[in-house]
Amino acid sequence: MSNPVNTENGSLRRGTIVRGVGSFYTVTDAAGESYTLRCKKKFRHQHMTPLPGDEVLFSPGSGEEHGWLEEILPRKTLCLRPPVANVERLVIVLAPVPEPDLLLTDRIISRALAQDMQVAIAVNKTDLGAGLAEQMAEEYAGAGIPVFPVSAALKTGLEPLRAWMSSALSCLTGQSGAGKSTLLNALLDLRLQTGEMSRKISRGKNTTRHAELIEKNGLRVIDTAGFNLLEAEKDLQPEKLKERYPEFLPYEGRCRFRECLHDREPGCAVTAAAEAGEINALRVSRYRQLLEETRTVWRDRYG
Ligand SMILES: Nc1nc2c(ncn2[C@@H]2O[C@H](COP(=O)(O)OP(=O)(O)OP(=O)(O)O)[C@@H](O)[C@H]2O)c(=O)[nH]1
Ligand SMILES: [Mg+2]
Ligand SMILES: [Zn+2]
Repeated sequence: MSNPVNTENGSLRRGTIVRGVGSFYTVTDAAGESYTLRCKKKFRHQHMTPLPGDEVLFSPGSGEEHGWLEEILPRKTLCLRPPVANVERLVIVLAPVPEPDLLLTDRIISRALAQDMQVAIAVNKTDLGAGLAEQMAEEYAGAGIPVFPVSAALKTGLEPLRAWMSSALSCLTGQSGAGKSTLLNALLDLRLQTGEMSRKISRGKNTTRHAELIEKNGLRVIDTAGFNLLEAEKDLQPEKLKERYPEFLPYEGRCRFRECLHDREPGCAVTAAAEAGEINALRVSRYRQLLEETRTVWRDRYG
């Protein structure tokens, strides 16, 4: 990264958005200097929302004056949920409590793989039991998704996860209360705010409200607010969904029908593989749930 950058706008600096709160953005440059910036109106006209992880050009303010965000550089990846840019390695954090929603997990994976992100699952709170980590390793091995059992509370299992995250901009996502912020605190010796689980409903309470990029100990990682729902994708063709399941790949072209969507078609090689235990049957059954939903949304998209 070179600083400053010459563009048609004159002499601008380059940096990364680490956080945005209200209409203010915090940007750090390559030297680690931090700047408070406001967003120019033109972004709103272009329907561009600056996001944590964005590489930007900016004019710094002077003294107490804030500066201006001038340009968002082309994004490598874009997540709308959580809203972050340029993430290359996504860590989905699951835990025995709150009860993991694997359909939600598969939705997140599907969207991440569609953008060529690398995905891993961190099973946190292994101090409460090792069963979930074993189950996840079994369900997701076929998709090539590594599963890292960790306990943020006991600080165990952290090194392999840290190694996986360390080579690119990474992001922790997943249900509220799974322990993303606690895990990041353990990985980076930080003190991010963490929350209690709601006792009544055994669900997280959205302690983290804003995504924040943190750079420390060789990691560049974004902690995000948890969520429990992910709305269906509006522009996904039903035929494309299967391409986001790496474990189906070896069976493509082996079904009786060339157009097979691996739903309930006769002579489906994926069905046969699931029955033979070569592909995880739970992943296949959740795929069919998502396929059904994708069909409905696609059919009704102009309605
Ligand atoms: N037993 C146990 N509890 C943990 C562990 N990690 C986190 N917790 C607890 O889980 C609760 C939620 O932790 P957070 O780190 O705030 O969860 P989060 O995923 O960041 O939640 P949001 O910010 O709401 O999305 C807190 O009460 C933590 O103390 C762990 O490894 N073991
Ligand atoms: Mg949090
Ligand atoms: Zn098939």
